[in-house]
Amino acid sequence: MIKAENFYNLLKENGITFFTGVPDSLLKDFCAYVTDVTSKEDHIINSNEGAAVALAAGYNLATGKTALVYMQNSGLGNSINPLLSLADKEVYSIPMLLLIGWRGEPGKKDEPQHKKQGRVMMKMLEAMEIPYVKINKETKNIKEIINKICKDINSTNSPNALIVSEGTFEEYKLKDDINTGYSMLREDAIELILDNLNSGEIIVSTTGKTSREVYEYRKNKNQGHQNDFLTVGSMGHCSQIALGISLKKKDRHVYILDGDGAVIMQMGSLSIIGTEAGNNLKHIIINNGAHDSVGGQPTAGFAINFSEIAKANGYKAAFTADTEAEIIKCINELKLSEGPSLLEIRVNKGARVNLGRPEVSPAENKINFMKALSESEKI
Ligand SMILES: Cc1ncc(C[n+]2csc(CCOP(=O)(O)OP(=O)(O)O)c2C)c(N)n1
Repeated sequence: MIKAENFYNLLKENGITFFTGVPDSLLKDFCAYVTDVTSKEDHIINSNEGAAVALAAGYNLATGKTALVYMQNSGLGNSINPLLSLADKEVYSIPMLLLIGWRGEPGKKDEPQHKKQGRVMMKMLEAMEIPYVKINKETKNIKEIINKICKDINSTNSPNALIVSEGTFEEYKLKDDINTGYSMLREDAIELILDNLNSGEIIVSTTGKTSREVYEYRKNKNQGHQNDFLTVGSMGHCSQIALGISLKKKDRHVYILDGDGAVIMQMGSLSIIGTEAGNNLKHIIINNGAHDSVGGQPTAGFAINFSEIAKANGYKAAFTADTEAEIIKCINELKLSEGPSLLEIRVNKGARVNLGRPEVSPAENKINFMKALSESEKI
């Protein structure tokens, strides 16, 4: 296994001292170390992976130096355009080191949404003509690997990638973790929301632990899962899925259960919801100020005002709550409000260690959901 500290120092020896990206569970120990030892200005946890590539480009323009961009392989999709139309040798030729967490590595157990990405990622990089090197817990010659890849990046002035398998980095715990002081966790908020909505409402939940907690709630209450669309991948896009449903099912209320990291990743969706959604779309953001599902790295969630952002984007009403009593009151107001409307619930980061995962496949979830949607029409 590689010590995050060694890895960081090797990068530093090669002139890499600026870091940006979107967190991934496979990279969390490295990212935690970077957070602890790097100034805030030189480590920017970004909104999405494409933005991180562009930030690395701007840093290079200003300094002539190479930045490191970290991401889960699911973020490769978000970064393809700036990699090919900005950083590529045939355009502006910007050097950068991509550090990519390899979810869905063939032969390893992983969630359905990671399998195909894990299988096709190398072919995608090859098609993009981005050279890559794989590292894992058996890698011994990390110094030579980093020296060589940095030399290649400098000589070609273009992006190169390091592909990181699960378990590559030794465990590293963040020194100064934030505690927000809010009274509830995301799972408590989800329970309150689902307890207080009318039964049979359509729920579209976001990527990560939110969808797992929605699934567990139904299971524990012996309720069916047919009214819930669990967006297991496609981070940031559950609100547009919900918009699509709400536009064509105007007689149903559609509730989005979103995360702060996910909303920030695709914040443009708020403008489209605010200007295009009907009365039946209600957006709930559970804001824990963190990418909790992949290690709890901070987002801009607590530094911005989602209610004001929603209203400025055309939402008809917006509420914010953090105590149990306020949440219940605001859910009732949200239900009565004219949509599109938004409720931001502020919570502490954290989750149960024994949190389960959906036992139905995404394909089964889709079939059951579509069947329930079409049957409700006949009522
Ligand atoms: C494009 C993309 N980048 C990164 C990830 C990895 N990832 C999964 S969940 C998650 C954090 C989501 O944060 P937030 O929406 O705030 O929800 P929380 O986990 O805090 O409840 C991340 C970064 C991903 N699935 N897809």
